Amino acid sequence: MILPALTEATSPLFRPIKYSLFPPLGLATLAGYLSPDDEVRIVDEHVERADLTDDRPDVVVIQVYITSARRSYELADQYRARGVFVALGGLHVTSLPDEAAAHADAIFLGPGEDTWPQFLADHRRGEAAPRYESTTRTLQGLPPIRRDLIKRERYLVPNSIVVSRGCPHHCDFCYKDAFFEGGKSYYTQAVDDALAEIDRLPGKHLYFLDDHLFGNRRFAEALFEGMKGMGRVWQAASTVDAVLAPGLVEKAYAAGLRSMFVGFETVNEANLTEQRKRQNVGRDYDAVARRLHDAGVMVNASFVFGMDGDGPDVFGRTVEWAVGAGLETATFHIMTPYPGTALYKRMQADDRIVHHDWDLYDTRHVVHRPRGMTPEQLEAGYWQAYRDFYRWGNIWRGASAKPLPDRMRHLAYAGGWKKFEPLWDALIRSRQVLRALPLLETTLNRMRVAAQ
Ligand code: B12
Ligand code: SF4
Repeated sequence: MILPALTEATSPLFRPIKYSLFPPLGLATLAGYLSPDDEVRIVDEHVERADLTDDRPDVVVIQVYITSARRSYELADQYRARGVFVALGGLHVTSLPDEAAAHADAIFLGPGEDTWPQFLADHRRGEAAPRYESTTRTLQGLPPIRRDLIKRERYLVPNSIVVSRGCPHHCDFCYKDAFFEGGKSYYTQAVDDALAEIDRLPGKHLYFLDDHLFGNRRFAEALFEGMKGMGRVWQAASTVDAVLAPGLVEKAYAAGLRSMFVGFETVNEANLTEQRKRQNVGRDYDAVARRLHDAGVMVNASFVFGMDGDGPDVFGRTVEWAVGAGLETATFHIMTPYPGTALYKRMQADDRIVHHDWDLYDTRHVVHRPRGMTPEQLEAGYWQAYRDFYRWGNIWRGASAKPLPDRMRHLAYAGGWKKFEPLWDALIRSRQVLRALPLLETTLNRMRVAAQ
């Protein structure tokens, strides 16, 4: 089972820390369906360079993301030339099945929990179909994830976990509706199963990769109740409306939430309506930041630049707001129309897609014709936003209004993340990155708790 490296991984801009964060959870999930006497290996090209030239398994499984599509197809072609059966699945295969089918013996559309066991049975009988489409969406009876196949020492955050799939919202630029077409697009695990999976994870720190951990309030409340007293420290993602909903953030904090990824997306209200980001429309962003900070939770904000309401002033305005609101970390993206999304269809119909070089669909390059500025202004503004947000002066300013323990945590977390990359790189290259995990846990947790 291979997670191929994205093309960026071979470029000088490659940031090892970004790709040494999380292990290939999707593949480890699929491996759980194999029988005990099947031999299986997971190769994550972001953290290891395995020599695959003489490799001849019965089946090779490749997970294809848009930015790793080129490498995925290259590997698939090489395996097929050696007579190995190639199964391709994942987000990009679901978006563009015909493109992927040219490189595969079997392709898989959507999540694999229903189609993959079906394929295994078919393949053992010698009757595998060329195409499997997921329709039955459930996480009931999910076998334990094969975490034993993950090389934990190569990741800063080996304990990534998902307890739901999809999201109840429908934003135009998001992968979600295209990936889950043909079945439910938001569903959760049974709370007890999720708690059992958490219990199986060693150590303290967890990172929930769910698109929207607060998406189902009843589920979230029961989960947080069950997690109380487990001694975990964790991070997760949610939306502005869910953060503003009374009571949930506090319950999450009591269960160990210390940093939350929030899709603010844009400071221009008109963009929100255009992108059908309805849950953000008319919301008080200052109140969102305040609410998380008051509860003791750091904010990791996500912003997208290049929507139709954005002019060249958007970068400065966004950074100014983010610093003023005391956000600890931020990720910026250039709006990227992923194939299959409503945004892509709109852009394609208006002839605004400039090229289909998937390597550059990485949210760092402009691949569409923006309305309010030139592509050059958009790319330059994107990089400027990163530089400005993570300037020491701005990190100080963002932290300065906070009480002392929170200020220390802000400085340590934001500074540690962006300012010490050479140190991270050295740890990764010497395979010591997991040793930094206690430091992350302390930063997330102890500084604040010690002061309470
Ligand atoms: C964690 C994560 C990362 C991590 C690590 C990824 C990893 N190690 O797998 C990091 C930080 C490295 C990362 C980086 C990027 N990411 Co990212 N990431 C995610 C995130 C939040 C969770 C992925 C995950 O683990 N899901 C849970 C597991 C269980 O699901 P899964 O991996 O999809 O696997 C299931 C199915 O896809 C399917 N499946 C997959 N492969 C196969 C193969 C076969 C044969 C079968 C049967 C089934 C199958 O079955 C699995 C079980 O259901 C997703 C959002 C999301 N919710 O998926 C974004 C997401 C995948 N990332 C995205 C993007 C854009 C990026 C970046 C380009 C961002 C950037 N600006 O740099 C980079 C490039 C990634 C790359 N390798 O090319 C987009 C992908 C868009 C696309 N169309 O491909 C997503 C969807 C976010 C978004 N909302 O736009 N990412
Ligand atoms: S809220 Fe986030 S995950 Fe949900 S549809 Fe919108 S962008 Fe996608």
